[in-house]
Amino acid sequence: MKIIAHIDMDAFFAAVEERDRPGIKGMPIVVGSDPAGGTGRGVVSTANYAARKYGIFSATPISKAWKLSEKAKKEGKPGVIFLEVDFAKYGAVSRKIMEIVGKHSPIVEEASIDEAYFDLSHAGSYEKAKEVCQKIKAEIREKENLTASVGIGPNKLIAKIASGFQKPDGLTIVEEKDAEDFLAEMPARALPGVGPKTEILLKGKGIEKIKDIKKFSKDQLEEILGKWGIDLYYKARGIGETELVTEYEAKSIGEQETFMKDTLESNFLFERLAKAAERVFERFKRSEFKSFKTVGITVRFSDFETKTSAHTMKEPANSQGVLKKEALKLLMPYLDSRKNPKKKLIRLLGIRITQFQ
Ligand code: TTP
Ligand code: MG
Repeated sequence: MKIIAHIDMDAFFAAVEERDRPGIKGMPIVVGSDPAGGTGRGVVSTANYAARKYGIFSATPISKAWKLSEKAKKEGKPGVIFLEVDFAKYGAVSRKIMEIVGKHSPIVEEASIDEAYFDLSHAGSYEKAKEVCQKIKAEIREKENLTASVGIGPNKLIAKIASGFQKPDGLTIVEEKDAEDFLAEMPARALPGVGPKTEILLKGKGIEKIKDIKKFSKDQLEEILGKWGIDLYYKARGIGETELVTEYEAKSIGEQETFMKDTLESNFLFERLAKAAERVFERFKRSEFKSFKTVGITVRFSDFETKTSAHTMKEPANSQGVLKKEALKLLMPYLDSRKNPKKKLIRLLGIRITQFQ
């Protein structure tokens, strides 16, 4: 029996700041770009739960967050504390959290800075898995003074939805036999991958809740949504992946960099990607592998939308020049309208080589 867990830190960036600045404990806190007295152009990275009560969330324009704070003040409530994003600090905390999780599970997939999937099949039962997760939560609270929410289920899909089910500081267990019912009454939007566009398409077909998806056959869903419709057919039934991808098993070598400032400056991006390619090539040379066939890049935009592109060459390669050239070719379309029509700024670039020989 597979038992998969998913952990997601609560109001992560804001919680770290609240912890480190005793003076602001309990206040509404927003971490994001500079509000500049209401004229700032960026967005909110995250808001703590007190600020969410004012209607401020991740990706809310910072100018709107400012207005909502002013409004609250007029009503006699505390104003929002606005703080800058400190990635280095959150990255360091993230590593500590991942270490704690890693002590309790042999397989951990780090899905983002504040979330991870981990395998608890070895626990043998949901009851035992729950105890492991209670230990992890307690250790995070003691050592890092932060809270996390955890979900346990038969696959990644259920674990992820379960971890978001009772936030903050939640622990939700959904056994395989209950998975389908657990999802049934939730809005279709609750399924990972169903974004605003898919939601509109589904609503057009009368689909509001996850259980409504089940009225449609696989073929019908494929007609509405393409290949992704088939995924949705299974997801609506609580069926999902159980394979976790750890760095070690990925059989790839990769590097990524988050920039101090989001940018679309092509010279800068080319240079950073070339540097990352050099680091990857160094690791490749030290590895047991003789050549690679596939080069991939990851591009994360300022709104956290993340895209990947890869190219598999006809012949295996083993030169740094080829690696750089392939990577830059993959990056180009993200700098113009081909893959970035809204000219979104880039916050992270990654490069990866696979298919070794
Ligand atoms: P989330 O886990 O999505 O959000 P959260 O941890 O702040 O709150 P929750 O309790 O609901 O889990 O994202 C983790 C961190 O990633 C978040 O603290 C800040 C950052 N982030 C952004 O910078 N922009 C975004 O749009 C989102 C969604 C997250
Ligand atoms: Mg979180």
